[in-house]
Amino acid sequence: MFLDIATIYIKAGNGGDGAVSWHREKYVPAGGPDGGDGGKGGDIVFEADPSMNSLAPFRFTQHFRAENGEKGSGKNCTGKSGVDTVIKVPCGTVVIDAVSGGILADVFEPGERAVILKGGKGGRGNAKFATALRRAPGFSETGERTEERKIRLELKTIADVGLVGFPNVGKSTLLSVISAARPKIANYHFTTLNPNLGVVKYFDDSFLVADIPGLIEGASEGLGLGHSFLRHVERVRLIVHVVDISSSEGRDPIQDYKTIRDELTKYSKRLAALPEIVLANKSDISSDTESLAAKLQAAIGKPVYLVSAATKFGIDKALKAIYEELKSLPPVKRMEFNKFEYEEKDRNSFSVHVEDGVFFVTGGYVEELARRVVLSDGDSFRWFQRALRDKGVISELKKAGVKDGDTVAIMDLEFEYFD
Ligand SMILES: Nc1nc2c(ncn2[C@@H]2O[C@H](COP(=O)(O)OP(=O)(O)OP(=O)(O)O)[C@@H](O)[C@H]2O)c(=O)[nH]1
Ligand SMILES: [Mg+2]
Repeated sequence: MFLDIATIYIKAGNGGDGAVSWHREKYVPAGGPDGGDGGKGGDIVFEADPSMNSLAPFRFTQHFRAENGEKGSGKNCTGKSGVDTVIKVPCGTVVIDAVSGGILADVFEPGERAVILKGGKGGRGNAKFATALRRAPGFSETGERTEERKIRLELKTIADVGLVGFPNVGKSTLLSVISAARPKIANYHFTTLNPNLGVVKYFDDSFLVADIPGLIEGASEGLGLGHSFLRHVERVRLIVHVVDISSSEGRDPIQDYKTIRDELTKYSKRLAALPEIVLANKSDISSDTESLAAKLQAAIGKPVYLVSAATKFGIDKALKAIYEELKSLPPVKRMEFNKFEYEEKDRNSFSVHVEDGVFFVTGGYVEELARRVVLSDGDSFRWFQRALRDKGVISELKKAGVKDGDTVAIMDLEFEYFD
């Protein structure tokens, strides 16, 4: 099963809560606060795995969560950090935020890692809240809660050479002749439905060739198999354009060449601008293929190599030309893109809205505050009220019409308002 697009859901681990604890020792009547901090949540990391060539594993596994940080404990013990979750993907997988369409990473080189979501920070234990005036803070901070994100993965295969051309011209046969790949070959259109990759060994060197489904006129409008699989040759350094020079299906090779060029341009100007080598295949079928290849060469103004994938005629010479051309070209580059970043919560903003008589306060600032308050602790609640007043949250609530006895909700905290 081949899959080159997948949607998954990822969530980094929450931070662990800080602890409330008191130092206890024989003969020491009232020890100070010694509650440790919570551990950091695990990250979500993507890793390029060269042994994978499809996103098929994501067909059945779509939810990934990193471990939460553990709670802090007494004696100033920090909670254990959550373990990261490493998601393995084929080299050349582009990680996209499904909601905004922003690109988060292009996981490119074998073993390369990209941290896409950071685990939540651990909450501080009560020991951290002790001051000269507040010697016995009975509260701690909860760990930072993380959000789940919807992600789209797109595989843009990394190869040096992309084979393009009409269906049935012999692209897959050619790949089977020059590499150890064994793609399906048959005498009908659209035998190849998914890209095939083959490693071509050339003396001490090697390069990677991608064979893709055939293109036809109108592929850019969805005819045939469409043209979206051209994504797998978008990154190649060199296009090898295969033409049936024998006209075994009655088409004109010059017209074929132009049609395919047209479709490449419609997919992407960048792709169409790549260097190209033309192979005139099926030279064995008729006796005049040599003059037909010369005619094609004259018409397009580019060298044309006459070959037969069936008899291997001309293959060595064509391979040499491909190899020499590759040597003169820069290596495969990763995509150029503006990296999309998830917004850090604005730690100063908040807003008030009323729903069914409940006053909801949201935003980074109050959420930070709410993480720190323990409603049942008088000390903690007083500190919370003061902070709400100082930051202008109370005056915003008043503007929104809050009266004594109304319910105010901040994240999962709910309390009655009294002026
Ligand atoms: N006589 C002859 N037949 C060939 C040659 N190359 C390929 N064929 C035949 O042409 C037919 C199509 O070959 P494929 O390699 O499947 O063609 P393709 O371009 O990959 O086709 P799609 O995957 O459908 O786009 C098969 O029957 C091959 O045996 C050749 O050089 N000479
Ligand atoms: Mg094929």
